Amino acid sequence: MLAVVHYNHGHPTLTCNNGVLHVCIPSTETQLAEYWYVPDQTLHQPRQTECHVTGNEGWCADGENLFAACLIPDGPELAHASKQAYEHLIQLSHTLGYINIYRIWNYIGSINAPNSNGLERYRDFCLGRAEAFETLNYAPASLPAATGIGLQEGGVVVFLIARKTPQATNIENPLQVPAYQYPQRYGPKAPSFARATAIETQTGLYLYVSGTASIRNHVSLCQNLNQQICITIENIQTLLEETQKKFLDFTHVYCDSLKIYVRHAQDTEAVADAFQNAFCVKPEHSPTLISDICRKELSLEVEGVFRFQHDPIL
Ligand code: 3EB
Repeated sequence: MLAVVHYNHGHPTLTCNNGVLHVCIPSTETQLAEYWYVPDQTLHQPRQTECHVTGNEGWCADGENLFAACLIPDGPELAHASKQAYEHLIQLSHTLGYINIYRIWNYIGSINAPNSNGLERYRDFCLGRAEAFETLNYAPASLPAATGIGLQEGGVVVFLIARKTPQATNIENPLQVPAYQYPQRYGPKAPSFARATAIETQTGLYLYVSGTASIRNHVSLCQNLNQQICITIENIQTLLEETQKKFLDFTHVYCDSLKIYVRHAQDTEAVADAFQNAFCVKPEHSPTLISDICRKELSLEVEGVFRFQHDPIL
């Protein structure tokens, strides 16, 4: 195990404990802990880990897999601090040799509120993130999968997972414009992420699905909750189909976990039931967080990890 992410009361923190990185993310609604095992973990070969925290940055690695995190303090504007933190975290991953960053999470305080210039804080964050990836010469088609979601208060908490090998395969959704090509009306710089990334390890092909919402082309569809649920499920199913087209010999797909974000607490049960049924995943592997979503009109977003196998699991 590389890391535990705790969602609970208090300020964001990073600590090392017995070779494991602990990330605390403030949340008022739940007491949730996520255990970050590596995707090629086998019961018989637990690997030795190395863990370090320096200031607002921390990481834990096992020689093949890296989990790295940083805390970006709050301020009147987010772009500059986000750009610097992103550049630093990505440089760190590269320096340590974990050059294939395949999944990033971004938890942004007061995501829909304006910054000191009137720009929405999500768009402000996107600006800094995009500039960091540009500075580091990332091709848009090679960006990692991501989540960008709200926190009640504070700055930004970022964490990522990376590997030495192999390079991830990016999967886009033909029903949606790639996020990095969204038109300018959604902000000065488009969001820097892939719809999903796939990595093949000894234990299967893992698909990391980005935060997915009720968006077609680049337009939000938000007539009612049920429409948002249906469109979001279709978007995720389309990503699973696209993956199977690229990896024809992986015929069986299982949902390892989902993470469900709902804006309004009263929608939790309906949304959780729909996604748990659609993807055959147990409630203990599909927690719900009450969070603001990066578009004001959307009330839910869902991310997940899917495993593709050659043979059915009995
Ligand atoms: C969307 O599709 C919904 O900015 O990192 C989903 C996943 C969304 C990641 C991000 C934003 C992000 O545009 C929002």
